[in-house]
Amino acid sequence: MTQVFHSTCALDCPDTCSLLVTVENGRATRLRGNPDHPVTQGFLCAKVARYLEREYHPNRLSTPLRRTGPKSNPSFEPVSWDEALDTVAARLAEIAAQHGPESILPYSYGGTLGYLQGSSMDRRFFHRLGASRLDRTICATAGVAGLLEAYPQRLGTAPEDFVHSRYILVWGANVLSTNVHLWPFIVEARRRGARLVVIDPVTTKIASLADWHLAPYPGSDLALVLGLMHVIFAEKLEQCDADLTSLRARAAEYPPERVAALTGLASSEIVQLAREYATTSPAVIRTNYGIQRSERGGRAIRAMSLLPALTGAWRHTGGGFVLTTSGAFQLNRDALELPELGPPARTLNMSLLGHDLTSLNDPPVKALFVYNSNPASIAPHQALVHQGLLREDLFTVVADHFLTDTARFADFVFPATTFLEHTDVYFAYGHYHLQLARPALAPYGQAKSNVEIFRLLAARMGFTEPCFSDTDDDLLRQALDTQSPFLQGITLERLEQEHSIPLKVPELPNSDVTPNFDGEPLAYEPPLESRLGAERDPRFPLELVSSKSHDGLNSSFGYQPHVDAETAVLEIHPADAAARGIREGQLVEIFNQRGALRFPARIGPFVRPGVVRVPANRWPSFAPEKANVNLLISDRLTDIGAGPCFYNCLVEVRPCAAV
Ligand SMILES: Nc1nc2c(c(=O)[nH]1)N[C@H]1C(S)=C(S)[C@@H](COP(=O)(O)OP(=O)(O)OC[C@H]3O[C@@H](n4cnc5c(=O)[nH]c(N)nc54)[C@H](O)[C@@H]3O)O[C@H]1N2
Ligand SMILES: Nc1nc2c(c(=O)[nH]1)N[C@H]1C(S)=C(S)[C@@H](COP(=O)(O)OP(=O)(O)OC[C@H]3O[C@@H](n4cnc5c(=O)[nH]c(N)nc54)[C@H](O)[C@@H]3O)O[C@H]1N2
Ligand code: SF4
Ligand SMILES: [Mo]
Repeated sequence: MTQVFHSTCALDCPDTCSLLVTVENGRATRLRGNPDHPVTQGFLCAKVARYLEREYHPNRLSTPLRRTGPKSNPSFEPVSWDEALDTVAARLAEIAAQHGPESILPYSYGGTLGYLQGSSMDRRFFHRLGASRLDRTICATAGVAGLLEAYPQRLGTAPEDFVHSRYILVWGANVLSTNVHLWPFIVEARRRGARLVVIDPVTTKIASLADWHLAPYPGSDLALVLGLMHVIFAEKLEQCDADLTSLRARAAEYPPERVAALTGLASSEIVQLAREYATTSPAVIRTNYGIQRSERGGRAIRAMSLLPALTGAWRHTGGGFVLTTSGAFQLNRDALELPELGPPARTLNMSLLGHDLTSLNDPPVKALFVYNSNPASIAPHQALVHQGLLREDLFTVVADHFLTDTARFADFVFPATTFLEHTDVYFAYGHYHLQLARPALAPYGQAKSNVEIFRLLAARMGFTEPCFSDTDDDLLRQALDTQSPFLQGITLERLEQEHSIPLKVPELPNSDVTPNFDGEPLAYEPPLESRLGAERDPRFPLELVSSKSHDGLNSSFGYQPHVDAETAVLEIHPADAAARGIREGQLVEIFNQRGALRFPARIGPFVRPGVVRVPANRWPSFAPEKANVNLLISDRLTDIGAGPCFYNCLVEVRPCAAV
């Protein structure tokens, strides 16, 4: 029997694609983009076009596992769910009784963008337990904090509106790899005469297809924004009635020559960019999360977001700014998560996991429960993270699809369902469509959904509150029970019928968008001091950007050989390679005070001079050093939002001696 199911791609990607899954006799045989969805438009990225390989991969976890042997050299044996759940519940209860419940730390992030599997029964469970709470900062909090300093909510120009743009500034966004469903709208805008400008220290695929590519130093965007504002004010190109006294004074300190020195761009380029941007209408800025992964990143996003208000670009359809659209998805999170179920508890920052696991005393972390994330691969200051995960006295449970690097440190591993196998409702951070997906497939082997895992654990912990018996449909209805004007008229019944429903987002952009132009002063100091702060060190003259890989998605596809190959390479500019005597394909060592890794060099104008790139995130266990690029990354935090500074990292590179 052949059936076609609607589904939704749950991966941590702005596009949240609508999918059609062909299932023959219980087995999925085809996965494609829904041709009727206005953003998906019938195509998928290269990663998910091959997702069925992942779904049925022979290494997929099919039973619960228990570790045998030491964490430094683990092996695993299958156990029954009953035995695994009983033991885990008993251990968690014991640890809570002995050290206090705050010694238990949940750790999760964007393995799925579904509300149910990402933030419902799991949160209830840990809240009721009184476990430490997790500040989920690993990706976006710096940029969001910057945006919210300027605007009341996280909204931005819709992808469908890009066709109306005449000037598209893709600024720190790797669109063709990380947000490919925006591309058709850009193509259409260009067909209608739009100019595409890319600002990125890396020559991304979209940079190489742009009308103009500017490659500043990483972390210099705040200076660039101030330089653009300087020119806009000097040439009286602003179209804004607000009181701009303090912004004007700040921008006056950043003439193009100064900004040229700070950014590595020519002053003529800064002047030209300001003129083009301010005088071409409609103009839109697409940024993503790249810029805010650096020491001045939050404030850089804040400053950038003011530009369309300064020039009046918000007033035009096809103009404006977008970092994220996620603020429109105001589902009833409190009802899903029930934060008041348990006592107040301390909050630990996920970006400081290494520190959390190795330095806390009051109480120390004694149990770690990881799901929807792979911190042994993706968290900064990897040596410290691995040191913490290696602690034999740390009771670790991991729920995942594969035996990831994190799972290899676990005492118990639970096999989890994929988005093709469970129910969920999805937000998006790159468009305004709410989607529901029902299972297209039965669970793989004995896999269980996160919701089910925490339901079963709650019962074993003796949590008798009715909320722990809620069905998936109860949770869906609770999530949709919201007064938000964006969600009016969206019911479970409608979602069941339509699968994807556009939110009622007010016309964006519109002239009512007036940001807070004042706020914190937009301080900016000379480039090395400010971008690299305490990191400044003459031994490490190159800046490392470990941005997203094309075929990977964080670490989720890292077991695939072609993804491993893509993430095991160092890109370096010909001038920097020549200065170090490095030849194409040669094995080189990239190092700093935190560690050293070896990769073959790929020489070319893939990066600007002074910058090297290693795409994120290889599986550490596949590397000879048993570590990936996060070995080199510090655990310093961003200016605002307490996020990681993944893209602020000083290194040196040298050829490895021939063997
Ligand atoms: N193929 C693929 N898609 C993905 C992911 C993936 O791993 N692979 N990850 C998903 C996730 S979790 C996220 S958060 C999104 C992120 O999506 P993006 O934000 O688009 O991706 P990033 O690689 O983080 O950064 C975007 C660009 O910013 C540039 N950049 C870095 N530092 C600076 C800077 O200081 N200034 C400027 N101007 N540019 C800078 C990088 O070179 C990069 O090209 O992508 C999602 N989609
Ligand atoms: N150097 C460097 N480091 C980075 C980044 C970078 O660009 N450079 N990017 C950072 C960013 S932006 C992010 S968002 C983080 C991402 O870090 P993570 O959120 O850890 O993302 P992934 O590594 O893809 O791991 C997600 C895991 O969730 C699992 N999973 C998926 N669905 C489910 C499910 O339904 N149930 C369960 N139990 N598991 C599931 C997947 O199999 C996968 O192993 O990495 C950060 N780290
Ligand atoms: S583009 Fe993004 S949402 Fe669409 S299929 Fe690929 S990973 Fe999933
Ligand atoms: Mo992310």
